[in-house]
Amino acid sequence: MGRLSSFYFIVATILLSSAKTVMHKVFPIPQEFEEGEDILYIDPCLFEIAHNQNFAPIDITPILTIYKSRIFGEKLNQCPSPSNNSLSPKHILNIHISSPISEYFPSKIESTDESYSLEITQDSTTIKASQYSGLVHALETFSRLIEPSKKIKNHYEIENIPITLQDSPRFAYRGIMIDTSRHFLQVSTLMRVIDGMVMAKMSVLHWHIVDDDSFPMQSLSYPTLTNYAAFSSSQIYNSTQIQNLVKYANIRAIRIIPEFDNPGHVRAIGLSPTFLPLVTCFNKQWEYQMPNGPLIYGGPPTGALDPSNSQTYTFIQGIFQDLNAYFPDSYVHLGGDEVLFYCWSSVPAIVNFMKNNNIPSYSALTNYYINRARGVLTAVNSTKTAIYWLNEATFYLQVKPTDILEFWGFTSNLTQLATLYPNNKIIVATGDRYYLDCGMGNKYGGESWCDPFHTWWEIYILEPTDYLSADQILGGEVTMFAELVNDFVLDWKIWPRAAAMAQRYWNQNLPLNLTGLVSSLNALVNTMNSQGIGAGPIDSNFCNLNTN
Ligand code: CP6
Repeated sequence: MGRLSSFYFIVATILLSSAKTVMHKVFPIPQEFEEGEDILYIDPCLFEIAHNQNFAPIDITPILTIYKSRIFGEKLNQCPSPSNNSLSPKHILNIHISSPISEYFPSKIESTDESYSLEITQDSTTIKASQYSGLVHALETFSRLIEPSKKIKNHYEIENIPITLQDSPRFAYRGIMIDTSRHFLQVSTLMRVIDGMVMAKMSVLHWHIVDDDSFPMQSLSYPTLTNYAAFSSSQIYNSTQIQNLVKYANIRAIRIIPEFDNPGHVRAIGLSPTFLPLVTCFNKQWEYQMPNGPLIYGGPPTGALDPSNSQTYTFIQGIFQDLNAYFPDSYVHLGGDEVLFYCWSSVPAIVNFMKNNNIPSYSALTNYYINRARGVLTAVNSTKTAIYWLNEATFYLQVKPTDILEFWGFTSNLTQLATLYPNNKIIVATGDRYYLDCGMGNKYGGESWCDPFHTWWEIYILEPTDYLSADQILGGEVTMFAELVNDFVLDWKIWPRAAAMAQRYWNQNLPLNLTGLVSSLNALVNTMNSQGIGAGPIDSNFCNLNTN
């Protein structure tokens, strides 16, 4: 071989070996991995799972069943019994949990240890994890590496073994907010969101369950509220459905954090004659003339709770009790966004109340309300951690150092947020990047990001540590406000963009190059589509052509 051709030989070998990785099948891409050159064939009828711990009171059977059926599907029902005439030996998946698990997650998100390791050899597969979520992530990764065999009928295969990998997320909170007030979403749709989140290794479903437009949560404290405040009698989440959904999520290592947005965004409560007196600026109309402003169609102001009325606080106590009964998670989102001051100032009782109590401004009144509402929450359950929305218009909000701030303002203002609230953990949910819909775009002064090509890439390239120190970042969340969203379009608006954020908050650096990122995100979309999730394509199909 001449010098030149040996040069090309080396280059070709490097290109081929880097293209040979199987990790482009896994998204987010694992932190560290090594691969070999062998192929492992698995007969689903000779695949067994063994584990070293007693998991009580947690039952790991459901998650093992979920993954067995996701990997092998119908094949498992076709096994002869006993099955001893196979070509391949038994393959055992060993699960090692370092200490007994008694819960799906620790109560603090930061204490969640999602790390896991996976070792796949010709003889067996070993998963090591210390908490439940690590086990789920390991099963997810395993399920993405194993595929129907191209060579041996009724078998499965894993390429590039032996494989060893070590994986853990960079930030604990990787969330999606869904809004079931602007449009009712079927429980099956919410389950599909959760299914997608497991694949993208996300950790929190933030359920913006009620808002101005409707109140679809069946209240235990006020059983007749939904008679007025839900869109219809069939568009209500009842107690059983909510508790089942929480369980469905927890089994998949996902927390559900409920939100009761208050004191603003509560118009629907005013649809009930009993509670109408608590809601100021109650407006049933689709259009509203802003004071000295435009005629707005289908937008705010549509109602805020009256902070001067003591019955308001009795009322919210009932709602907090409902949330406490339905959602065991130690976090609760208390909203706090978009309180319209001209709404409060139009009510004489509120103006008098401020005078009598030396409350000098409407921002001070907001703080008065938030503080008093917090007392109500503490009385209901003192162990809950509160999360509040914040943007540059509400930098007056006084919160406790333990409160978590979810920032929905402009990315460029994150640094100012950090200066004003140095002690609070922050969830990055910036409107110019992570707001998944475009309903409030150009028309209301938004930027031109709000266009159909506001793609996964614009979400992926936002690096939170360009604005915040890593220790102040709890994580990131994409928000799916649902003014223009129903069961039919939800999947496509969320996926694959939410997963692009998940990758960023999972990994510090890209272990594969850009082609690897594109190819692994593509693989995720394909996996989602194969499981009935309507994820959209990541780009024109030229990506597929280039990477296969
Ligand atoms: N609904 C509620 C919304 C929004 C917020 N809260 C919202 C509005 C505009 C943008 C992003 C979000 N639709 N309850 C603010 C968090 Cl750009």
